Amino acid sequence: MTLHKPKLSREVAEALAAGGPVVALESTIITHGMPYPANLETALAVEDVVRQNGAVPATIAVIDGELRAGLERAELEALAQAKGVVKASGRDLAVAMVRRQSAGTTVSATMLLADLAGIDIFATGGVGGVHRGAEQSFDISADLTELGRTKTAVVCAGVKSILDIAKTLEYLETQRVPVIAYGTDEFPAFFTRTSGFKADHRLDTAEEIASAMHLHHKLGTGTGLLIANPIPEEAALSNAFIDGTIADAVREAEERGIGRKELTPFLLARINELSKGESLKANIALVKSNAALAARMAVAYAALKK
Ligand code: PSU
Repeated sequence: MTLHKPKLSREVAEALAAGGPVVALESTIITHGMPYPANLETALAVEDVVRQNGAVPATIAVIDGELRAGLERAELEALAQAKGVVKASGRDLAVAMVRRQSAGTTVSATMLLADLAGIDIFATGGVGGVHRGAEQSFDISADLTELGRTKTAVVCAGVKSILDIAKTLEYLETQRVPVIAYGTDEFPAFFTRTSGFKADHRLDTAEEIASAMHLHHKLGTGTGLLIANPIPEEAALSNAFIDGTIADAVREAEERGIGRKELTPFLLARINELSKGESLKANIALVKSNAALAARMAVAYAALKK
């Protein structure tokens, strides 16, 4: 069966045809991860950061049922303000297409669409993971199973402690996904540079990470890679400050019975409110930093593939 590829913007199509560096970006962060207008400003700024570091950005989304890689500014503006947009993980894409819906794509859907488009590297803020209390709720993000079956390398700032970080790392091990921390021994916890858990591997340059990616794929492993880039020092929040805020948000979600795909957006919005915008500032800084690293990896990886 011929696979259905997303429609590429001209810039993305030209870069891919020339074997040039391209970085995929997700859109759930725009539709469900940040409030307007910070979401739009961040989406545009992140595209700029990718360009400044020598690669072409390909923001991935579903627009009126069409799978897309590379959006025009007007489309980003519409997506950032749209109400009731679907949050699509990989399993939701076909129905969104049939219903001609617009959707923000989660990490799992963005990985899948990036792979179909021929884009190897993807930058985001945080990936989903194993939620706290998953032994009762079974709430494990589809991002983790997608990492186990789709070859995209995902650059993130680790996972938030809204999740159970130890179980998330266990699950990634089961899924055979290498977890590589950039320039640090610890797996970072999104808002903070440390989590108390060691990453499996440490590499110190974008070029080394690109080489590891290249070899990982040459070994036919068939899985993605998770690259964990700690939040820049000057933007990091203190563990004491953010841990209390996260605990309050998690408790509130439990009390209100919020679960399934609503849980992560609820927690993100609540943490932003409770932290009086501090978490949003940190979130923006780390997404930009991840985009820069992903672009540098894409430049090195494009040279290796030639
Ligand atoms: N974590 C964040 N910001 C986000 C998300 C996660 O810090 O925007 C989004 C990503 O798109 C991720 C999705 O793929 O939430 C995971 O949702 P769930 O936990 O429902 O699988």
